[in-house]
Amino acid sequence: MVKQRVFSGIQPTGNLHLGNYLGALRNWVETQDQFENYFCVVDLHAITAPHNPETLGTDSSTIAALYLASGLDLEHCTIFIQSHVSAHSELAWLLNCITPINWLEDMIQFKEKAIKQGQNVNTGLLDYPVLMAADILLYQADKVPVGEDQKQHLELTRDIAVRFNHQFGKGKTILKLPDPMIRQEGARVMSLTDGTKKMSKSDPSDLSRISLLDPPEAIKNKIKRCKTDAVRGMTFDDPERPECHNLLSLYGLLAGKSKADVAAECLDLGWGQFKPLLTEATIAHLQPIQAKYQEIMAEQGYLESVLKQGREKAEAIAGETLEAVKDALGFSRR
Ligand code: AQP
Repeated sequence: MVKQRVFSGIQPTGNLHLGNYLGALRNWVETQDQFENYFCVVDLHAITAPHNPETLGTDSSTIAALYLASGLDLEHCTIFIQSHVSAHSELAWLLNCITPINWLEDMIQFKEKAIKQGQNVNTGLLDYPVLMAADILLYQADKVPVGEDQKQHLELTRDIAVRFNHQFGKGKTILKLPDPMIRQEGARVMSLTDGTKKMSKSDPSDLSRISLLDPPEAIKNKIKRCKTDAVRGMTFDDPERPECHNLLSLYGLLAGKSKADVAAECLDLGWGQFKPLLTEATIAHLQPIQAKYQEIMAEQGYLESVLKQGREKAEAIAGETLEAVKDALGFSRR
């Protein structure tokens, strides 16, 4: 039976954190054998915010290595860097020319990021969802695993595909409509310093997130200093206690315990008793990932060869879609 195709990516805007891992990466690993997977490091997206050219390349490699260290298996997955496959930029341009600008202005993430970036808003930030549409549509993906926050962008991707097929497809489906794959539990991991804000790579405070490569001491320190409240007893789902809900959810996900088990275990605990439990579960969960990461980085040439193979495979599929799109738009052939 032909497997459905999955595409997803993470941008190298800093270190991968528990949000990226629990909201995205871990889900990719869990379902990888059911699909034909394309997982990309979306570096072209990373320059829509001010970035550091000195670290962009190494951040991309680190993330690709963390994909592997977290358990992505090359038997099921193609792993590559977005900018290595030029079809992404090219299709984004072609789709720009059929995407109404007001569709982009309505995107919640654009509005939020534009406020955050103040004077520093470039056209790329507005155009980000079109590049994301190009990423997905190039691979004719059936499914796109994303966090809640990316759902709107996926709907836009579908709208762009519908519009393209309708205007230029002459009755044929040139761009396949993808479906989102959203996991409920752990879908949104919140900041350690503010339980109402999502954990984010670009948050100026390193104390707001736990990075996958944080050493045990740093993890201990961050959990020790995270925001708490004055209530005794740990409970889920209390809108007055977003930090408590977030940390209990994290504990359950990292320790592999159900919500009901965590609720029962932690009901009578104070913060001082709960924090060491969370610390221990976090360190234990990340330890094998960190060990595997060190192994991958120590093997001379290994990561480069994975990314080269990934690029070649990705280029073959992306190239076919790009040619079909250009034909439909009426470009002359080379
Ligand atoms: N806090 C989060 N909880 C759950 N999932 C999250 N994701 C990101 N943060 C959380 C999911 O990780 C995937 C990759 O995200 P991305 O790096 O491409 O963009 P992002 O969502 O903007 O991630 P960050 O960490 O917040 O980066 P910056 O700070 O650069 O904006 C996506 O599937 C996302 O849902």
